[in-house]
Amino acid sequence: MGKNIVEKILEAHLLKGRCVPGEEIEIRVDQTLIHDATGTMAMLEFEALGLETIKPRPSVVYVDHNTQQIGFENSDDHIYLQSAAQRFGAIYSRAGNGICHQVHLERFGIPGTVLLGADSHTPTAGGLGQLGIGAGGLDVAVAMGIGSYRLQCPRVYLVRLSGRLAPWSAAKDVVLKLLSILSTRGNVGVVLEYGGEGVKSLSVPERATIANMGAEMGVTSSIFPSDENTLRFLKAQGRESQWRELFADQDARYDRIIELDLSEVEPMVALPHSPGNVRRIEEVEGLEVDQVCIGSCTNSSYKDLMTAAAILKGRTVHPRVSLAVAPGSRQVLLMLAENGALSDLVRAGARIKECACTFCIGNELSPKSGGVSVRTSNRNFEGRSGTKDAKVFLTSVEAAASAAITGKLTDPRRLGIPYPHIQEPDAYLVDDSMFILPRPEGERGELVKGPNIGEPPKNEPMPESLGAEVVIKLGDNITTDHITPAGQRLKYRSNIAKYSEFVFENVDATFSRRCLENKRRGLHNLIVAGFSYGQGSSREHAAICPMYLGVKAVIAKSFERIHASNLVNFGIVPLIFEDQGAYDKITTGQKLLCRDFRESIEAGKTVVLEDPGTGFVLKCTYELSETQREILLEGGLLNWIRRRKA
Ligand code: MIC
Ligand code: SF4
Repeated sequence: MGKNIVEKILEAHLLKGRCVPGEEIEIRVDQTLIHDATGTMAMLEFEALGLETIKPRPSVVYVDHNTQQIGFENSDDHIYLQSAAQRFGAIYSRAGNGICHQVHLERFGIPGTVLLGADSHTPTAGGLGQLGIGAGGLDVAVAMGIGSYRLQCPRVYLVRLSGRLAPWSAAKDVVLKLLSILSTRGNVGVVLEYGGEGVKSLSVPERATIANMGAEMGVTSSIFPSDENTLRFLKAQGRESQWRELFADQDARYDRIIELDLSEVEPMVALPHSPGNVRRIEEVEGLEVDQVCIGSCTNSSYKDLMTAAAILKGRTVHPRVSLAVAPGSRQVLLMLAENGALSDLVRAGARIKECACTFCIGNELSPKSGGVSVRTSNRNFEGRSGTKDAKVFLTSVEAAASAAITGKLTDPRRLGIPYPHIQEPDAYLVDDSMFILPRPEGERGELVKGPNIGEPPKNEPMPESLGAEVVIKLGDNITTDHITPAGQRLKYRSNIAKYSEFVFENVDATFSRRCLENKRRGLHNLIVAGFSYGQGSSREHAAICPMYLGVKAVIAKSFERIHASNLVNFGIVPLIFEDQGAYDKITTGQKLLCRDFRESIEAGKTVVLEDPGTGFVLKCTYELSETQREILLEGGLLNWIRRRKA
């Protein structure tokens, strides 16, 4: 039986286990990436584990998220990261160099290798035929130290592309179309592999856009073959020697096949407040728009911004609209500056932001109250923009630029101008001067830590029994943005006590206080939720802060992959309702006891909780490997590793 691309890469990297879907495997990690929102904690954890040298090379530390620098905290984090990169052996990508995923694609990604990143959009690398996997900071810290990562061997779906995109339909529309098929949940443990004739018509940056938003479907990764287009891209980046061909065998097996004819893909839009809430733009055209933001790791490549510039050239942004453009990398910005496209954008009235995540993480450019914002990014969760009642619509660059001109949500086909066919250049402008290379072995510098930088919090081993209160009952699709908001709170990522004050602040601002009160009284805390708890980002803070607040378990109808691992890493048990109907019988404030909590997890048995007031019995299961159960018993991965080292 032939092999698909995912099997080929996993088998070539397999260290432990068997490549059988659902089984736990350990794979070699070739490269890692972290950034200034996840990386400070990851480096602190690396230190706390007593690790000294980063094994995967290159490992890159990017400064791209927290570039606001209001107050000293962000700058202190940057300097700490620079000193840690130098000391432990990572490349440091300085602020202004660009968004990790875009820059990594341009300068570091290698087909057929494995990249582990402390960011959920690490699978962007799949555009290049690299298997990019997003994980929590602690998992990446461990991978930096030992060069490997444990995961559940995935199932592989083939997305077979045929035809080619019509003018005004873009790669973003392809992935939005797929989101309308696969939705944002129910895809845990799946990798999407792209194939078919249609692949040939897509450039590497277009493929990267598609791979990027696999994260919104909750898949483990997305990957394209490495073919002549991949070679052309690497050659244009001056990295031709790193190319290798990578295809699935003719008779490769897949768990599911999804057929998609590119020529039938129309301009799409994701409506508030979910990337899965997809329509054809035609259906919602005409809605007045207040803001347009072009950029993010989904759509900020050379072609993306050249397309925006070509559409805006000689026109002026509509009076109602504020247009912001954040280039994905310094390479993209420099090329636009040199070929004059930057002037076209500026003349049209675009506000040029720095090469960073900026608006995407709610760090700036929050829309007006109740405002309508059209964005080329990947997430439109409620409140993520920084304005709780804003309505964020996700589109292609083509549609976003059209909205900037007309002031309305517009099907770009109706703009009435010829489609600007932008070609990828034969040579990108390569300037690596903003990377700082690690010091030679033996010349280790000092770590520099500002006053906001704490230590990773410690946790106790799992208690024998659970005596808990349900502190919050939530619905379906709770995102990590709900749990630990980013935006203006990002600067507390390396100060857990402070960051914990803001857990669920946009859902129930009393959450943190109530948790701490229970903790003081010796009561454990429980979170109850519906389907797909922990959607979205890889931020492990959505587990660390609840751990700090005394949360011992989350009971949900289902969990998303990265968040479930993060909960385990910090000693919080992800419990699943055995009978989903029981969810309706739980109320906030309810007390639930389990006398043999520890023993149940240790033995792999159902966890049975009881309400002492009413006698109501709740049975919970879990999907945990033996190692994960051991980690939980120790109170988290840091304790587990320390114990094993001892
Ligand atoms: C995001 O898009 O939500 C982030 C910010 O990039 C996160 C990482 C983080 O929260 O630090 C992600 O996607 O993992
Ligand atoms: Fe940055 Fe947004 Fe991409 Fe996250 S999704 S890495 S915040 S650009």
